Amino acid sequence: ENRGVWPGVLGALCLCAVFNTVDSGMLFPQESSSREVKELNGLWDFRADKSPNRNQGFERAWYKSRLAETGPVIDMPVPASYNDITQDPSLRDFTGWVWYEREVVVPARWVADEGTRVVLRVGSAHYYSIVWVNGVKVTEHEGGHLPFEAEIGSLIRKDPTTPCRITIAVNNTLTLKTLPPGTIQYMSDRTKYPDGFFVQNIYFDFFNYAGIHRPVLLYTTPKAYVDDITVVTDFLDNTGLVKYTVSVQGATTATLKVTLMDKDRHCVASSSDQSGVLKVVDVKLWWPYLMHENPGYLYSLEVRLMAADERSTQDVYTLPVGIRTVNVTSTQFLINNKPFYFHGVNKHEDSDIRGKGLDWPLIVKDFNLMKWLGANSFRTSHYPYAEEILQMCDRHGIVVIDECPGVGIKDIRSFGNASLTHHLAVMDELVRRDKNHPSVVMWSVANEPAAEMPPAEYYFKTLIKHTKGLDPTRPVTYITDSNYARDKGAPYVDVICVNSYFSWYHDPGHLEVIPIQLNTQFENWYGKYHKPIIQSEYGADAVPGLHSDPPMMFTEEYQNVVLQKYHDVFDQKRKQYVIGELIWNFADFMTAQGITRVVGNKKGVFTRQRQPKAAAFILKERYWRLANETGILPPWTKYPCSL
Ligand code: GCB
Repeated sequence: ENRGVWPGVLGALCLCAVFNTVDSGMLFPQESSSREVKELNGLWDFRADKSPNRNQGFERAWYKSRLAETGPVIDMPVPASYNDITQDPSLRDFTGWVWYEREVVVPARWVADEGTRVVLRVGSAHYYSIVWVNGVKVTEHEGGHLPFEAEIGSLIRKDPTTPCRITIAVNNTLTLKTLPPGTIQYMSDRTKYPDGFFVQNIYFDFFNYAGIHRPVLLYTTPKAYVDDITVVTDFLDNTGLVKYTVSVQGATTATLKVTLMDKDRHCVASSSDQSGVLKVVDVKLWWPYLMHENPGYLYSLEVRLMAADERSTQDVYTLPVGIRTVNVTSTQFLINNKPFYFHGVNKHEDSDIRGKGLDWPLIVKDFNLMKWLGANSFRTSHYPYAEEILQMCDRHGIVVIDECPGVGIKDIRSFGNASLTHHLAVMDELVRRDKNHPSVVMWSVANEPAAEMPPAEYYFKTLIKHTKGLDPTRPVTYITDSNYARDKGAPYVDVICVNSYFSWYHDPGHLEVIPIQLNTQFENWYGKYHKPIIQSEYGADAVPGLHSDPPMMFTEEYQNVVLQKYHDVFDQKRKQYVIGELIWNFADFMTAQGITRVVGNKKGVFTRQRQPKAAAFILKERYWRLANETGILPPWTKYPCSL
């Protein structure tokens, strides 16, 4: 049975829609002398379509009039997940279409000036979105963690006297072909379930938060504009090399001025070519946090476009540029030709009330906690994080493994052509968005897929090859939990990333198995593939405040011992081929309800409210010790005084 939730109208829309095509750039919107930004964050009108087939909004064309005229609406903050905002369990656990609407006052100047492009941008909305302006559809987008936009200038100029009404319908339904995949299961036994009862099954361990998760905004550019910039950096002795390409839209002939400036805004190199190599003498390289006394050094690449045919208007866009290289050998991960050891965390975009909504206080707090911990890196488990977070990483020198939403690919039907095509398109979008961040040093194309299944080999070979084609400068991995002997995709990755939970999911309560099992794990993977290995997840749940000695599962003491036993083995293997350790998890996070989860996953070393458990102090001591051994501590923190 397959009715509702993905209503017929969406099927029809999908047929004619061309989504996820990467034919233009996706530069982060920024203000400049030629560009204005208007944020549309705040309260929007909101209505969940609770009709049995979730299709009433389309049948009655809710986008055609004000949402409040179609029925009752409530206040909904943007950005935020809608799930935890009200007291209504049916909204927390809702599956299907929800509708957002907001009226915007567009500056008269934007409307009057035909030479201004007005672009509506959504940072991300989970999972499938359709956008209308004044009742006219302007775009749709599949995928919950990447931005999309539409040029709406001509629409708002149609009738300058009416306010600009933006309607966004968002559907969080996951199917076998979405990323992440899921299934909708109807329960038809009327002796057990009410009429129309269905569940959304998922194969991943975090709450399927939904809604408009990142900022919505309007921004302008001149008609002739800088559409995209790509930089690739290198260096030779003291000379930095910035290879760049600028793509221009809206002008047939254009003059460019490209200027690279240092932190003090002094010009260090310039050019008037659309692509080329800028040479930087006495280069200041971009270094990770705790690897150099001046980490995260950024130059600015100012691109100035003068279109000959456009009343001499200019467009100006400035891209932060970190000059660094990344290389992988059979035993090392090299940043600027120096061995880099990942001592970091896995995170989630997750917090009380806002769910996965972008929240500045939380972002800054998390960076302060990571630095306190002595973490030099994190992995964006299990989806791309907000660009605002990556920009922080660039500035602070926090190294990122950038993961796409390929989590929970467990069903053989999710290895089919439609799934693969979509997965490739998501990688296109991810690389397009994140290619210029110096902090991003590796792409992760999936987490714990069923890599032993026969179709996995073709799937991952294609996916990894495609990703390397998009970006030949960064290594590619996927995160494995399967048996080294049966893993079909491992031959194609550059770095082996392994998750394991010895004495937790296997041999629960038996801490004494960790040394032998972890040693075997490493020897097997390295013995077979001769590639460097990252322990990409390990950990144990601890309910904060729960204690026992001798340690028992779910206590803070047990979590401590799991960490220490893993660390002992890491200390042997990091002298050989283990190049990193990422704790699962930075903080506790919400999951679906189930018998193994006590109001969410409790493997955080911080609580969901970002207070330390005992394990945070173990990790802190270790990470600062590692930093002291392998890197250069910033002058303001002299080990071990910071402990
Ligand atoms: C894993 C998954 C992660 C889970 C974690 C756990 O292997 O990658 O999403 O949350 O284990 O705690 O079970």
